[in-house]
Amino acid sequence: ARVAAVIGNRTDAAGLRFAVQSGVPVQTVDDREFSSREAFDAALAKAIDAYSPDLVALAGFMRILGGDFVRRYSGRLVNIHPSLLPAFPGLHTHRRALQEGVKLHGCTVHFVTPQVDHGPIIVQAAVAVRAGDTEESLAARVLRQEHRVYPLAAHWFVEGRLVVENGVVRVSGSDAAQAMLVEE
Ligand code: NHR
Repeated sequence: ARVAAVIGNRTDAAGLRFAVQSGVPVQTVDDREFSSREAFDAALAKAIDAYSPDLVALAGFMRILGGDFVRRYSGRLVNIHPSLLPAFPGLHTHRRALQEGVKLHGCTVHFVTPQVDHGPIIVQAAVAVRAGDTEESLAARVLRQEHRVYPLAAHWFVEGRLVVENGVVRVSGSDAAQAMLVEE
């Protein structure tokens, strides 16, 4: 696979800087320049479609996408969320995990559906919550796992191995890939 482009809604996003350093085309579509969510979504889709990508991966993308956008990329739009979904959808996941006293936390790669943070789960990685963890220390350990599972999910997608049956993802193939990783 080849990374066709990195598109953000903020020019100062670290991911755009990293893309430039890596020689990947970057583009910004600033949502503040649009009068409605629908207009922003349409401009974003136009920017994406210029590259004809097979897969669209959200990474730290913080704008809820409308139904039209999500349907346009149905089955090829994924997100990585910093919790073990369906626990802690939405924002401030690490803070909420500590407040609830969960002993296992982690991250989830899922297909994006109109219902935010509820799409079919592709892969998850679990992290043990440690005594003395802060939001920052927990976030850092989860991020290490995010860096393992997101490329793995993209790899399976590119190999055509992700099958969604009744809202459940199955990873096909002879080596029956483990879609559940645990922090090492
Ligand atoms: N869009 C759809 N339709 N479905 C999903 O599953 C999506 C999505 C857009 C983004 C990422 C998600 C996350 O992993 C994501 C998943 C932002 C919000 C949010 O409340 C929610 C979930 C996610 C990202 N956004 C506010 C909004 O009004 C703005 C919050 C802010 O700017 O701080 O768009 O966490």
